[in-house]
Amino acid sequence: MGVHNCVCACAFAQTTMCCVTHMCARGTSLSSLVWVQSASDVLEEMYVHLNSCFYFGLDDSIYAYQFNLKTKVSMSVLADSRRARGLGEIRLDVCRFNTYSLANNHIKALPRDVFSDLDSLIELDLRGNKFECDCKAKWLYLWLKMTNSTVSDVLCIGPPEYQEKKLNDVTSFDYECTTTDFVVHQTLPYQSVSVDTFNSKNDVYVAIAQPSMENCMVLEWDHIEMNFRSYDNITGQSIVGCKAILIDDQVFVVVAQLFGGSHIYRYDESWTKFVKFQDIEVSRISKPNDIELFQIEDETFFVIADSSKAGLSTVYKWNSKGFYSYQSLHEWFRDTDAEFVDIDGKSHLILSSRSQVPIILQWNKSSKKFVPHSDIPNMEDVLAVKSFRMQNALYLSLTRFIGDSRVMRWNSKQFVEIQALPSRGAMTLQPFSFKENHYLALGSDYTFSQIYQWDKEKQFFKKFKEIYVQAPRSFTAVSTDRRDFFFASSFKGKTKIFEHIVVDLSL
Ligand SMILES: [Ca+2]
Repeated sequence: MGVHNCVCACAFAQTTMCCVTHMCARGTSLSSLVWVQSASDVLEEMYVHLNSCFYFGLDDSIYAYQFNLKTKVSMSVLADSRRARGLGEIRLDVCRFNTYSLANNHIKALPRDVFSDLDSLIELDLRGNKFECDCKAKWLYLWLKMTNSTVSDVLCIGPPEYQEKKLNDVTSFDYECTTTDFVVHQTLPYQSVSVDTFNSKNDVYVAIAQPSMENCMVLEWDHIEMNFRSYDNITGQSIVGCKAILIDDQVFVVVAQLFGGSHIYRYDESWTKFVKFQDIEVSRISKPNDIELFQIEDETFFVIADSSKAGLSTVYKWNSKGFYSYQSLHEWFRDTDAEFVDIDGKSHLILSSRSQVPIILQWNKSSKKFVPHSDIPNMEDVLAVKSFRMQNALYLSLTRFIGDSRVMRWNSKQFVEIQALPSRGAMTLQPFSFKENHYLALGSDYTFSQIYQWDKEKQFFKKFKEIYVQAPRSFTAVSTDRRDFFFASSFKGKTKIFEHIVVDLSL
């Protein structure tokens, strides 16, 4: 083992290590570094260039050695670019050094935050390396922006759009380095047809309609166990919907039933459970299919969409003592869904029906009733209508079991189709958003359900993830203070709770 072509005038010899103040280990190998351990007290500079097989910090003994180098002011280390694993092993633990050179090592990537503990770093030489300027280099990009050290230009070898450019010039990290995903968080061992969520006194609840178990199951988010746990049960008969209504800090749940009428329960603080508050006057309701809650001019209403031939969808209004029937909507149409929509500052109800295209009713401010306004043409057999907003634009999703489901956008005069989604066997198409991520969940009775994600640039929903839920009937977004969930009700299997997670690609 000799010293060849050292740039420094160095006195390196295996036997005289303890008296050198400069060390050159140019052209040597890993094992030679271990030898200088005893010299650490006096060593001031170390050059370890152009080694063919050098792991800097491969094992504990070498780390220990590095910590002993307390008096050093300058150091050059070399990482072996030809052995990818070696790069992952680099640990620059020697905080007191102020000059590092990793020059000419064909390094394409460095371990995340490898320089972050080097408080005394003044100069870093990365010349002669070309980096993959992808998300894995985001930490380096950010570090280069904030470090006070002098750092040579960091050049990119990829991705293609950044080849031969500087890492500093990469512009797209901010949005490209995270993605999102849905993972199963909890499985509830029962079937359900609808899920509603509400907040009360800083706690998050869900009300789950379970027809086969004759229950409105109320769950509460458990901050300690980090899951949804049973809170109360409202029993009933063939329950098809449980809709929570909050009025002046009181929590009501409208329980829609196929038999025995529908009822409203109120949370009773002293009983710490839901107790029956009132029956709903349902002389004309025979097959409730949906309950929708809304407010107009500070008054609280809900509408029950009735899907039987003889039934009549009805609006109910809160009169400070209870809810009473306020307006019957159209007859004989077998309504499947109701949606309240604010269009250009005016209140509207959209009703979808088995026997006609969806109709739009508008709130008349003088008569204080809904009056027919328009319809959505050429859209027969719509099972559900949902409205949502993205970037201040108003959209509708229309669910169809046969034929394509649709996404439409309000163009200030009418709703126009922007996308058709193949949806054979779909009973639900649910829009939902978590922060800036907008999704559509399309259920399927025949195959996997699809989650689509809104592509802001291309302005359409692209396929994002398949999930399996048996006979899905509703999807409901539920957010706690820190976490976002997505309940998938199942008419034939278990109810699933997915968590929406953000995945950092720069890790
Ligand atoms: Ca509805």
